[in-house]
Amino acid sequence: MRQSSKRTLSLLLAAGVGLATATTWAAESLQDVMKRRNLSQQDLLAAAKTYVPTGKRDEFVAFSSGGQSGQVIVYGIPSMRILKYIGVFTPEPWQGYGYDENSKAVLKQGAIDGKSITWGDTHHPAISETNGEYDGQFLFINDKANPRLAVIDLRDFETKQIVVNPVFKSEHGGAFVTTNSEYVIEAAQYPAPLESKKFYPLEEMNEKYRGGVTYWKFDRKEGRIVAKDSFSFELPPYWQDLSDAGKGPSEGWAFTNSFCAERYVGGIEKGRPPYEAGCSAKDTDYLHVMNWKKAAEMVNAGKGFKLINGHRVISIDTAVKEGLLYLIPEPKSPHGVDVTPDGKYIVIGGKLDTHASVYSFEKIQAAIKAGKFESKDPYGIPVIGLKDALHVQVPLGLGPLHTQFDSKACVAYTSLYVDSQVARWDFCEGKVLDKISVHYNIGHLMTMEGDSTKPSGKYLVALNKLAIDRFVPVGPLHPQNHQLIDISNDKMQLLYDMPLPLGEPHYAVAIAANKLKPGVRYKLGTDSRTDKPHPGAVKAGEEKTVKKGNKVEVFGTLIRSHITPETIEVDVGDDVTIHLTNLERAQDETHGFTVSTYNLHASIEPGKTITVNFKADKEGVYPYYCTEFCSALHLEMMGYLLVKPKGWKPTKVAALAKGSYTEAEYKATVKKVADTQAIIDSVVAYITSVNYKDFPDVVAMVEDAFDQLGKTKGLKEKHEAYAAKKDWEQANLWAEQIWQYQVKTADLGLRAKTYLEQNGAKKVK
Ligand code: RUQ
Ligand code: CUA
Repeated sequence: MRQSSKRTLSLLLAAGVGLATATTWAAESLQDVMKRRNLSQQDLLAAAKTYVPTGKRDEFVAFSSGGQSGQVIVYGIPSMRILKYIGVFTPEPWQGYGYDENSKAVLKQGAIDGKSITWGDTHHPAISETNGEYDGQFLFINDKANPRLAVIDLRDFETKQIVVNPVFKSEHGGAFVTTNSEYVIEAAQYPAPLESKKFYPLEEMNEKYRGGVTYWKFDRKEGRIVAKDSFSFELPPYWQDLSDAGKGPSEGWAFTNSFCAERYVGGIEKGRPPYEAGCSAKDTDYLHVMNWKKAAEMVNAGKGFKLINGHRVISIDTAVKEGLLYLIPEPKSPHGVDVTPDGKYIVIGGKLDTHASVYSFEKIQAAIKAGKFESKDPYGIPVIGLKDALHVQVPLGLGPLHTQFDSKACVAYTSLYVDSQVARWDFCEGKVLDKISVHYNIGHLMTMEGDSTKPSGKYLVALNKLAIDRFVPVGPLHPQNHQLIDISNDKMQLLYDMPLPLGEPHYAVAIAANKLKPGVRYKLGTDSRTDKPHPGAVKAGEEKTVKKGNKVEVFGTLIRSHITPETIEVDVGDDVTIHLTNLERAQDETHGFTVSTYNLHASIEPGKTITVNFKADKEGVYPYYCTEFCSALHLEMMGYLLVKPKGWKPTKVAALAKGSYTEAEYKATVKKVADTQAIIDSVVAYITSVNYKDFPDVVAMVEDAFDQLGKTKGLKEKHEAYAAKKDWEQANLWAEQIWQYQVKTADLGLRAKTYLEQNGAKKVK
């Protein structure tokens, strides 16, 4: 601020203080607010670190699992403002997910054994990587309950694909990506027979039950997983847990921890000690070390696998023979496995241990090369001695689970579930640096880009399992508590509690916001779920309704503020398909669509085409309308579905309800039209006087504006012809329709003008 303006400001402030005694409306000072709201200096500091002023944006974007909601929650950091829920395994009405045919097709891919499954238990999201760095193109997430994996395209934040694991009955260790997202890793959780619908008694656990890890091949160009190019490792019936892919020196390898290596079978109702006792009885479980690159080369050469349920599976024997699989003991009931950013170490937490164990990839490789194994497991897999693989074991506290990394070398953060703390520690030197309490019982934690090769530090989010007393009570089911922690200084500082009321998030990942490049509109006529041109798309003026037998197909469009067609007439029992294209190009001009009582809904963003289908199985009158408040005349954006009874015939031509209009009203409308045109002309003059073509958003708005104006063509002649016949009703209504188009044109034009003024448009000659 320049000196003079500073002086002006202080003068104004002084004047304000002077007035304070005279009026009760004087501005409060910071001190006043602190006192009134009982805030400390520390609170103020935290507020300043998290507050994102209006119009400003967050530095990072977090993608959190939505737990039992089967969705993904997107929020900004440091503001912790929720930006979006993405429907993934569960129908999500706002986005029409599961209520229009195009998205239903995605959910249908997730059907198992012919049964549709409309919920999921999402655990671990993963952002696609290029050279081990987040590239912001895709997001993957798993469903623990029904072993499935979903692909979300970050160009539009929509779920594009769901794949069902062909050999597992549950899974936990997904989604984790290899350094160039060649594969998405998904590990089983509870052992079961690999063949589908196969029964074996629990007594045959050791022989017939298996675990495993699937490597789903990802085709980045298509943005889809390719099932036929994917493969799995068959693994012993240990309970495989989480996974992580190697990077840098450990690239080509992957790690999956496990628990219940006891292969214990409970049965409390039969007098056997329960699972929790039997599964934690022994001192160690196993870390699985897999050479996925060599395995991929082998199966892609057509060797070393058998087909189970049509899916390529590498047997334990083959994996051992080919040197693809090794085990290393892990401390009691491990959880979490995280490869350090440099790819040199692998960190394991132990739920019932106080240590984090850091394994050295170099030592693991040396043991493998030297053929130095301490034993074989009951399935013949070579076991590397713990001592031969261990870099360091660090006592961190009670219940260490997951680990994330800092931008500073060697610095890691581990969640301590039992202690309700986060430990900051040095994994190179093996010492604890700092601890902070969280509320309460933390599961995962997340640093910014914290599991990539280039973590950015700055913030950490604690994903706590319990909230207990943190929020205003809302009944016995509490919201989840995500706590934001500043990690940029020597002492960690707790900044913010965010309640998350949508399922229990497990893991989350956060990426620098500027790496995300989502689009604002689709190419006109796109099916967003396939990324292909939608066969039902039409352009303005091409709308039509086709009836063949009992099939009615409507090819319609949406643009402020009408749906074309405005009447759909069908006979009861007809199969009705409605395709709708949003003709808008302007940003944020979404229209919604529903038909009364037919349980369907669609969200149609600019350029998108959707299809809804239903059987008109009940006669009657059903309004349909746009469900997004898109324009001043949004409420008028409607139409009627008329379902006619069998054999219904019109008895007389029913006259539509008429308003009566006078010549004076017609003249007034004509004047209104002329006045509005003058405004439009002045806006157009401004826009074309500056370099608006340098602003793609403005170009789109201008195109839309002229599109609207173009629709007035021929209407002037029309209302004048009616006026000549003194039909003031028709004359007035058609003149009014011109004005409707003008209003939308002006609305867009004014928005474009504001945008240009705010974004420094320059005069052109
Ligand atoms: S889990 S609290 Cu990742 Cu599903 Cu660890
Ligand atoms: Cu379109 Cu409301």
